[in-house]
Amino acid sequence: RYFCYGCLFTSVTWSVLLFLYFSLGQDGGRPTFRYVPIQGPQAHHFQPRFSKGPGGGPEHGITANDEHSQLHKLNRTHDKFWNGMIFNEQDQEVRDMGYHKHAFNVLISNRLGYHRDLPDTRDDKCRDMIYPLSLPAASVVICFFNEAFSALLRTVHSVLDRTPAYLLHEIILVDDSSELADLKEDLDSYVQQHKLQIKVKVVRNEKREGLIRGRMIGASHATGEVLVFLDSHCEVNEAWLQPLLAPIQRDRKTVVCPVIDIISADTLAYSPSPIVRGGFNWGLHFKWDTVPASELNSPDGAVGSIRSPTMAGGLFAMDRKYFNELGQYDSGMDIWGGENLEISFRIWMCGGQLLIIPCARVGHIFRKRRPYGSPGGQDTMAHNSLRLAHVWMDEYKEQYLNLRPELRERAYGDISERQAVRQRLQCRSFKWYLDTIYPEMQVASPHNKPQQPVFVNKGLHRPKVLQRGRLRNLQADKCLVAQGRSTQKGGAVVLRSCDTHNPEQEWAYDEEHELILAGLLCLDMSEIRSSDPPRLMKCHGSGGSQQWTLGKSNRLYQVSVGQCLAVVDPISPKGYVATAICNGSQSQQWQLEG
Ligand code: UD2
Ligand code: MN
Repeated sequence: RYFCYGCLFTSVTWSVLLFLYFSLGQDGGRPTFRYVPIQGPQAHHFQPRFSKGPGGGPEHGITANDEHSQLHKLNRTHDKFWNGMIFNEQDQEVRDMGYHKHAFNVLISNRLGYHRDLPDTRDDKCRDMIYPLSLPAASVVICFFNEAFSALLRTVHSVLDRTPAYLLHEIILVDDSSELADLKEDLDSYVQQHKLQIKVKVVRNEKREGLIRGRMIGASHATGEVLVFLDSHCEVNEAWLQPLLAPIQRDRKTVVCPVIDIISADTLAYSPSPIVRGGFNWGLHFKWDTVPASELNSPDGAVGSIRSPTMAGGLFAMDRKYFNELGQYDSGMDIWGGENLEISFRIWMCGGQLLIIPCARVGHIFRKRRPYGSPGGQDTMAHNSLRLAHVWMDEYKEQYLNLRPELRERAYGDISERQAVRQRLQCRSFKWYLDTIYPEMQVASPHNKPQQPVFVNKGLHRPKVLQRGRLRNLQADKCLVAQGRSTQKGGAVVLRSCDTHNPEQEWAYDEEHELILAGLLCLDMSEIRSSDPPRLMKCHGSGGSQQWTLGKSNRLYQVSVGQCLAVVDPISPKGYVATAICNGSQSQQWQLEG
């Protein structure tokens, strides 16, 4: 009878409020629902609230202040290289300590926060793939030792943000007895404060176990149907999990790896990896191989799966019960190394298969050095490799021992439990594995010379030179030259009178942002101490310490240091240069003159 205007008003208001709440989220506008599961129940996407990243805590990052907004302005107008800009001594400390403890640029990692958008690096066809509605749920196991907090949290949040809740059974973080002050408390309080306990469980090792036993411990706490292992400095990409789960559901003896995209250690830039597969050499080092054309061009090459003789080790998924049946890992292996080849051989030789899934993409920070050792200082890679050679490689272990004769007498512990695994599973011979799974592997006869290593990596590609000339400092009106001979590695650079006819003063600036003097050495910065002056080093081609941006503003910005090149004292005949906080002053103005 009566039309209730009041009720209408109330319900409209509530709808609007609810809509705003869910579409904007509670943290002031950051889009909360980034990823909608491709298929399956539109279950409430598990989304931690109030999670804004390190900006929220002064311990781990920067608080909103003038510099921060200045940085944001910079980021908008310049490219990604400028994220590492140093504004003050504190920034410099964060960066230098970060390289020292973690071997990557922690200043940039902190500034990125715990959530970020990533370029979708999949083949276009992957977006049209349809996966089964019901798939087994995953326990994601992440082991870490002394990880940078922001990298660890970005790993965790990338999984929470990009995995449909119904497929994520849990995340198990295994703290391998980290020694970094505050890491434990910070993690515990973060998990509690953001109510992550529903999905995230933290397990702590009483003593350092290494990543191999660490993963076994993590797996023993897991209750999901599938195990997914990740390193603690990864970011999973769009729709990463479904393409990994589907092949396991089809065949529980299938072990799958995503394509490991590259997160630069110096800039944290995320870039796609080519589709390659795993191999190894007789030194028992993992290497990437090109995929045979027949396999890549097969009907579902780019979007299906690629058989891989080995895995890199850090990122893979397998049925949890199958992991146990197959003998988990060799618990006699310590800290780091070798377990990836061991599990790869075991999978193939004992009736399983190992696939790389091009539609599943996960980024990983690739570092130039490992920032930690083993507790006793031993070479755990050699110890672990010896064990796997003796258990799995039959007569082919000679190939390894011929290369490493000093290991013939080295003790490698008791392997009887592992031999029993091989017996129990009735595994095939290593010869079968080589013949059938890795026929490309060359076997050296004792009379042949040792194999020459093949460098698949960069090959002979030389980046294109964009500009050539003398590098003149506008304040000193002098040019940058080698202090000693321009061919001397490790030599310093200084300012001297410009001489148009001297080829020793000629710099080449190329598309990789390298500065090469006299066609030979690159201008380089120390990674550990940004206060050290620049020097001339062999060009390594991997950016970072040799990456400079020469912009319109005439400043010469060092990408991994986050500072600009400056003359120390423009009137001193010594002509010293150093990097300093970028301030646009005359002392930091350079021109590359042809
Ligand atoms: C690669 C693998 C890594 C592992 C290793 C061989 C990838 C992307 N990474 O080396 O997963 O298979 O080859 O063993 O394929 N950690 C501990 N305790 C330790 C040492 C390390 O928990 O005592 C953690 C560490 O924090 C990290 C993970 O183990 O999350 C792997 O270590 P890494 O990143 O130093 O190894 P990486 O990527 O060089
Ligand atoms: Mn790693």
